[in-house]
Amino acid sequence: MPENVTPQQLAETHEQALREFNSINDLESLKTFASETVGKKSNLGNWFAQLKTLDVETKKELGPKLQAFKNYWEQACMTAQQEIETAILNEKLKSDFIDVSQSYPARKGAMHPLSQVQRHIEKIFTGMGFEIADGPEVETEWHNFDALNVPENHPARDMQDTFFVNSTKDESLKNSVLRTQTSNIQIRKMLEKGAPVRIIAPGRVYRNEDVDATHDAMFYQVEGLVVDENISVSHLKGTLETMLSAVFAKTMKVRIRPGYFPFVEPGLEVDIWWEYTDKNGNEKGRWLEFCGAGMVHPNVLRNSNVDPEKYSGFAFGFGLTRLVMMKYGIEDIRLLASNKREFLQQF
Ligand code: FA5
Repeated sequence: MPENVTPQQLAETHEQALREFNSINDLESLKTFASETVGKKSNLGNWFAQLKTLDVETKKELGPKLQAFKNYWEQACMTAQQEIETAILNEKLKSDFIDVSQSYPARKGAMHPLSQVQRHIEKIFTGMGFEIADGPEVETEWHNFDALNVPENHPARDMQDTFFVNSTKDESLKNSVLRTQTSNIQIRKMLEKGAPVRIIAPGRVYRNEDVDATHDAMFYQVEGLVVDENISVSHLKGTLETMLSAVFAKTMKVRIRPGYFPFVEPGLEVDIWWEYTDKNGNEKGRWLEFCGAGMVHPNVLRNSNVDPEKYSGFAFGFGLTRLVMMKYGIEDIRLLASNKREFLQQF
């Protein structure tokens, strides 16, 4: 350390510092440089101390220069520190970058099997010239029973355990039920459009059932109704065979036998021939109950303002939920409303 600092020495120190400074690119070196250039133990500290011992003129000349040197390097070190820290941070951000879409593969949603089959069925029927109809699930007893030839106290009302809606607040809900069948749409559509009519009506129905593997308290039905001149049972059979063959993607056999529903005459039960492989690997087949159907009862046509002398029609109502179970081999109906991902992912 020189005895007395001179402006020339200061200029040389500055030049020297500049050269060193330009090669610094890490925090450790910068810290050492700052300490040696403007720190307490640097030459600068001693030079400031020497100022007191100098004459006034030299003091005047050297004082501001020392101060400028100090300011310059303090500022330069601070700026360099910020630059290095920013570079380190950017580097870190680059290497720590998490591609969220890669770490958590997006789980694609899928359509519920019930909706898939419903849409397929809607396509099949619209292809045959049917319209898709809809109606209320909270229904008047008249639409759900009376108009369908099931008067009050008729034993057939007991065939479908009913949820009654008793609202003391809403007059319009008096004598209402949660519809037990989609057959209410037969009445609504004929009253609205008259004849001829060709519709299917898929939707939810409700029954006060003891829930088990094959019965739920809410399930889906699809109603079918064709009313026109000269409609016969063979139209019904052909329609259901066409629909079932498209759903199962192979020719399906249908059998018709007598059944009882108050709103059809004759009433029919439709069975389908079900082929399966048994536990021993043998190909087997048996008749399975598929749905209720029949020729629309003249009383139902009359209740819907359609002339039974001129028009006849067929109607059917099948359990869409049961059809989905058959198609996919689902053994417990409760799985369909379980919202279980392991189950739903299979479709
Ligand atoms: C009816 O509901 C009649 N409306 C069908 C009908 C329409 C007949 C038009 C004549 C003319 P049924 O109560 O049998 O019929 O029910 C029809 C179908 O719904 C059944 O074949 C069955 O597949 C399904 N089903 C009935 N109860 C349940 C239940 N608790 N859970 C799931 N599916 C059911």
